[in-house]
Amino acid sequence: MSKSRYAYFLGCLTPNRYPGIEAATKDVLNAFDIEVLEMNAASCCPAPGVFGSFDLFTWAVIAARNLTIAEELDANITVTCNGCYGSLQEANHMLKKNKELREQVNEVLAKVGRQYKGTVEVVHVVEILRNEVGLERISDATIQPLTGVKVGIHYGCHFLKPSDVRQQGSPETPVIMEELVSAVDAEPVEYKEKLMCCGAGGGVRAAKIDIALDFTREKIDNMLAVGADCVTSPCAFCHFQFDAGQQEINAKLNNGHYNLPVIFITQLIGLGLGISPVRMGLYDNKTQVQTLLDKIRVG
Ligand code: 9S8
Ligand code: 9S8
Ligand code: COM
Repeated sequence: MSKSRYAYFLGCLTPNRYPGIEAATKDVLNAFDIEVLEMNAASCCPAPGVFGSFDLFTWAVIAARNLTIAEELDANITVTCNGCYGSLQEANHMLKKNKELREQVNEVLAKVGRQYKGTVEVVHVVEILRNEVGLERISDATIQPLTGVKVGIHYGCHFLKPSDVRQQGSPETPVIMEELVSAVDAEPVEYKEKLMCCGAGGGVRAAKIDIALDFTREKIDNMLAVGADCVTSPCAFCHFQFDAGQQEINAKLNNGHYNLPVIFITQLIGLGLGISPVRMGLYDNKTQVQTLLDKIRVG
């Protein structure tokens, strides 16, 4: 079998705010012998809840341009943000199905010497780890088990819906993140309103920060209520909202109550594989991670 390879679509948040997510993701995929390719000249996906809501055609053209970069590399795309997953997977789905849209989009792309062909798939890194690498290999590679670490899992809206495109099983009772968390011996905890939005998406963070932070505070409160040691998500935007958001809530409330460590799913798996917290940028978070690292005695 030829070596598996993916074009990594970084999006905006990962390279600009959380390069540690990129490092962790590359290291984890490489550890399982998966090659990660750079997508030179990729742009914003563009964000589904923002661009897509205003002008669907322009959104489709820009997404299609990004898809053509992976087509040229002859590799499927992977992502570490649900918004990027949302835009690229949905645009790909629409363009493959709708010939008229495809022709209109290609008319625009022709002006920059590109053509969308529909030859690649968009796969979230969580799906690669669960379905291609598999839980057993992750378990076997875990040299630093996260035994006793209670994890509040946050899926994020765009990971599960629209469910006919995402194909993650029931969008109301997902298990894929729980399975991955358990594979490194950590313990997923159930908490109230687990599938609620983090508050950031759809332009809410930019337009109505107080409302966004209210969502975030409620989610963190519900995780703290069941003794979570950290929150983990598969979305760079949710990650940002929990990390920066807790500090913003503290500033608003004038206390330091909200300090739950925020760890991206590939960073959590990376800890299990023994990758250094420094390499994965964990200390670059705005919210502390020390209480989590102390629990597993690394640092
Ligand atoms: S790119 Fe531009 S704003 Fe963002 S990170 Fe994810 S969604 Fe796609
Ligand atoms: S950001 Fe990521 S996927 Fe979203 S819209 Fe609701 S949740 Fe957080
Ligand atoms: C959230 C993306 S991950 S967007 O803000 O809804 O576009």
